[in-house]
Amino acid sequence: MARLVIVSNRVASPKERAAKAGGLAVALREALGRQGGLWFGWSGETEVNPPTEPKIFRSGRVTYALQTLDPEEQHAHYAGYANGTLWPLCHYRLGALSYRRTDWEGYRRVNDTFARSLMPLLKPDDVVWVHDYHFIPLASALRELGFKGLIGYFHHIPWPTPDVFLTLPSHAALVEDLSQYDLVGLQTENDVRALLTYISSEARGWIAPGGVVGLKERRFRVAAYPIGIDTEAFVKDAKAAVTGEEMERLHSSLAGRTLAVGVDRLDYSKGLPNKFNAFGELLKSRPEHRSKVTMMQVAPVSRGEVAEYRALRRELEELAGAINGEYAEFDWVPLRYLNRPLARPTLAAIYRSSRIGLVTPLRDGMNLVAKEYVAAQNPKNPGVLVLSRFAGAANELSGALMVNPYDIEGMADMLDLALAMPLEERQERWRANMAVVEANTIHKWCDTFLDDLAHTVDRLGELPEHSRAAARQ
Ligand code: ADQ
Repeated sequence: MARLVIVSNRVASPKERAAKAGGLAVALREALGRQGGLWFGWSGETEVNPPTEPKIFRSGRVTYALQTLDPEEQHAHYAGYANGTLWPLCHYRLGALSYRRTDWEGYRRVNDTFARSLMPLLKPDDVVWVHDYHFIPLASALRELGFKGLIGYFHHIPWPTPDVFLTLPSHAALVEDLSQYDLVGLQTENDVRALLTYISSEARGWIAPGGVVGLKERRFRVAAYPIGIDTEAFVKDAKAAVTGEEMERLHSSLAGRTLAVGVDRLDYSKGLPNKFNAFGELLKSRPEHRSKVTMMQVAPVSRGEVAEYRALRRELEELAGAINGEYAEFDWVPLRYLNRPLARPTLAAIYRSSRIGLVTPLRDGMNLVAKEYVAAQNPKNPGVLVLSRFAGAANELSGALMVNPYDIEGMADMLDLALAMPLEERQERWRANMAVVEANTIHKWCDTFLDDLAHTVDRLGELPEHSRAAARQ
């Protein structure tokens, strides 16, 4: 079996226990552990004139290789092009998009640096799996250095429609970079359609059945791989939480009130102001819920170095203050707003205690919180998932109450409906959602992608001989 090499910006430390590491980190670590492998990424450190070789250490069957970056380069790569340009672009936030050539050049230089650092560690038959928008040019850079093996790419965030994608000055170069992969995985069929439409209508590529793409002399595949969660672990944690001390504390603090929960990184794609406003609207237009429903929003701060994120934090503090100032009673605070991460068992306990899971992104590749909320429910008395139609998860979780996060009054209506929903309907909707969450776990996602990557060249092999030769170039 070929060795697996995973590349991601942040590498989950082997010391991070499963309860703290995300489901993705756990699944990737498992895949690496199964066949032995290498996990490569940024060390999280910057240094002027950094060493050209990564720090290497081993844990079990996994080797970790972490590259340190120059601070200016790292800034152009991470805060600049990745999170100042690509993130807003892929989330349809053109107003928040900034584009500077220096960032684009820094982004590519950092990818060259990563490729030069990784290349000496690669064996010819390694299978390389690259994660996310920080690394789109990595395959090009590795090919330049002579790597001919299989390289797959998974894009965790949405792929924008051609009209939106065309606003990116470097759109053509970025898609040429993508073509250096053998398999490009996206979250949903919508994302696949968006990328393939761009390729056929703007880049003069051709599309064959099965998502096989021809672009210039390259052949590669584009397909949807909707990501899942570690369902079993969530169910286990949620069941264990029932008798836990944290559950007790939560319940006594609620004093019999109904809980609605939101859990998101503090990010402008997550529709947090819209969610707060919808809750405010519910309390305003339906006074019968005052003093009866508490909303908890857990939103750990992320990307504090990017200006938009600091502005969002201030906006949310103001909104939360305004809602609490307007409606709080001496013994009831309507909105509990926390800016810190919580351990998975605590999250599971909160999800399970919440009558409503409120997930309202303006755009989201998938949104794992929606799936975690479903997995954590008590089948005998499940809560209701209220889900934005603009989350990738909306394609799968048909049992959710779908909302448009731009429609604040519409969301308040749905909250009202969820609060009044009879047990039978809640169970029916939950069963439909849970069937999906159980069938499509993170482990299955991982295996399916890697299996398809291993067989990509066979698929390309269904093409005429001359295309096959090109695909191997
Ligand atoms: P994110 O934008 O980070 O991921 P999401 O899919 O919701 O969004 O994943 C967040 C993860 O962080 C969840 O597992 C959640 O439990 C955890 N988390 C959030 N807040 C937390 C808190 N306060 N404490 C502890 N854990 C917390 C990107 C894309 C998504 C895509 C994922 C995976 O933006 O669309 O679903 O990658 O591909």
